[in-house]
Amino acid sequence: MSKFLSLVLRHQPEKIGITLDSSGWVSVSELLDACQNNRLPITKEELETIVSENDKRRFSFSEDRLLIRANQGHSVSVALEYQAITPPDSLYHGTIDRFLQSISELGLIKGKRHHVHLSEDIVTAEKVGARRGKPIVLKVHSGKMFQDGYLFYMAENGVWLTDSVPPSYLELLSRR
Ligand code: HQG
Repeated sequence: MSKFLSLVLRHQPEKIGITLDSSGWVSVSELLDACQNNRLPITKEELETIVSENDKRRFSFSEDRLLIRANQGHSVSVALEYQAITPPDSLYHGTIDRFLQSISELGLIKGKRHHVHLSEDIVTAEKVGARRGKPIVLKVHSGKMFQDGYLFYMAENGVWLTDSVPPSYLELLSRR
């Protein structure tokens, strides 16, 4: 269900006929009705459980709990109004061997997402990489990037975001 909500709240709201506002929000009742009408009934209580217990904290309710949105990871156009903040000296990016040649030439690029996603620790980056195969972890010299004028943001779930990471700020950690 969390995967399905990711699909409609980040990528294809039209699949169940909902519309996200410019900040990615949709009314909870509209979402529940749309799920019902698309033969994926979900109760308000189930939705609340997904929002509070999802291990990656993918979704948030608005303060009045009338709206819901994905915290990050969109491919549809939304403005999440992230505040730029100072990153730690190092962040990490999990990927796989097959992408390394291209990454060494182009750096990390955001592709379809709005940002490059970075993790605060190596274990998390390994998990991100392992979604695709044997994980490879790259260290990102984020403190240096910040000094050089690159902006960093943190999504509500602790994922670090930036626009791109040029190859000169990347270091391949020894394969584990
Ligand atoms: C790779 C999950 C070739 C990059 C996770 C990655 C994360 C390049 C893939 C979140 C490249 C993009 C994001 C280049 C980057 N050449 N490949 N120049 N630059 N890549 O899924 O970081 O389940 O868009 O290494 O936990 O893997 O969605 O990004 O392999 O937090 O909540 O291109 O997604 O969370 O893949 O994952 P993605 P990601 P959720």
